[in-house]
Amino acid sequence: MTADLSFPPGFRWGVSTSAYQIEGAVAEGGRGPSTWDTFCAEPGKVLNGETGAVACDHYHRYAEDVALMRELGIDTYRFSFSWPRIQPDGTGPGNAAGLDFYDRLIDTLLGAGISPAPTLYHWDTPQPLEDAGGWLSRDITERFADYASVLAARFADRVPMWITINEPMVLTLMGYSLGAHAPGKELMFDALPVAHHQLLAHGRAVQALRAGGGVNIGIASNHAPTWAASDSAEDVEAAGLYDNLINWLFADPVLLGKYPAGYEAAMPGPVEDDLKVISTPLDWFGINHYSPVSVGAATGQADTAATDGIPLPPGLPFEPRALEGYERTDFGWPIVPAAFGEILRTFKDRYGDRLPPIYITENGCAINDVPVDGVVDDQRRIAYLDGYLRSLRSAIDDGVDVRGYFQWSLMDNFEWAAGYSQRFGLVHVDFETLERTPKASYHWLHDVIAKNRE
Ligand code: IFM
Repeated sequence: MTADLSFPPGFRWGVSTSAYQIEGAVAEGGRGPSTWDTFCAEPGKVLNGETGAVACDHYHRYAEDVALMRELGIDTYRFSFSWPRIQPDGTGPGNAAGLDFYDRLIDTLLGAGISPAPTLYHWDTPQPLEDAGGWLSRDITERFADYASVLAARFADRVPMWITINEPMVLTLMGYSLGAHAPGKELMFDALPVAHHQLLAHGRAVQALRAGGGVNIGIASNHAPTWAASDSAEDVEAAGLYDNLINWLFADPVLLGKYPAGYEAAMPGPVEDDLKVISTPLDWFGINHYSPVSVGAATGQADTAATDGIPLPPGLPFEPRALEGYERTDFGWPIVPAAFGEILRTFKDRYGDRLPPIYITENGCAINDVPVDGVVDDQRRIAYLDGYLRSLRSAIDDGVDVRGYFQWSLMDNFEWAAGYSQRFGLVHVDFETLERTPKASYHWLHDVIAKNRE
């Protein structure tokens, strides 16, 4: 199966994780409370009342996890700093024990020959900042720039690749618009300032990281082809609206310095000046991709797979529809390898020479196989990765400049509102014993990487 999965020389292979999803140890090392601690404590918000309090206990087991990465053969490990571990109140010079933890992690990675690629923010906001208005408040963009400066001062000597923010669309939609993620606000379109403030924080962080010696900086933004449910004018129009909202509202400001038509007026200003900061040139652009989405005009036939089972409220001018005819992951997400190449080609066509090199900062699937006689034979994940990597390769052959692929995720972890029910890992984690068991897909990806090094 791996024979023709070859990628250009120098192509980088990695895995991705995030702090709240794997670290645990939420009350150790001076870490402050985060919005996700608060959200998880609210009854009914997370499946089975589960939390990230222990998660994979990576805070204590990071050395074992780095050993698993070394065995896998990756070049790059994308993880996230926990903002409340670095700045428990969201401000200040940095918590010594928190900084020390990431020192240990980064030094262990470098010792194993793996490049650290940290994300500054993957959704775990210090609770005191949320209490002061969170991402609805412009002040957080200053706080984020200060936080970036603290990180650059400590780690720029050893970190060769930086990621500012993970999936600003998801925090806006799931966190502040629908209330399905922390901080659980249901503001619908009044959540749009959250998008603007994250984008501005991203631009300010790029500048702060560079001022502190940081190099090779990008963002991890999630993107999906939006397919009209039919050729009817109503469905095509609805799909276009949705496409702007989930894709171009987040990528156009960064890559073109402007919002899709109609959005600028909804954003808190001074938007024109902010857009100059937001579009500070990047060294690369990160795309997280999982599935396409089908969208039609609102008729009451909405499918909730695109919003993790959360229904959109009535009255919207569009609705996600079920994509028929495709297998689905155990999370219900359609498996459509061709959509991966499609979104990459769309980026090339839409942005032309404004598009820097691309990294795939996430791709993967929830396949919930568990050990049988000590073996996790997750053939469906292998088939998924094989198909998606082939599609990626076809986009590269069509001239899309993709420099690396970081699989989500190294190990099974806390899947936000779905708790521990969805297993995205190459490594199985027993959440009772915390034992790690590499799955068949781990060995398969090992072979793909090894063949690409021959
Ligand atoms: O687990 C998440 C990750 O935190 C962000 N991107 C999608 C993954 C799977 O849902």
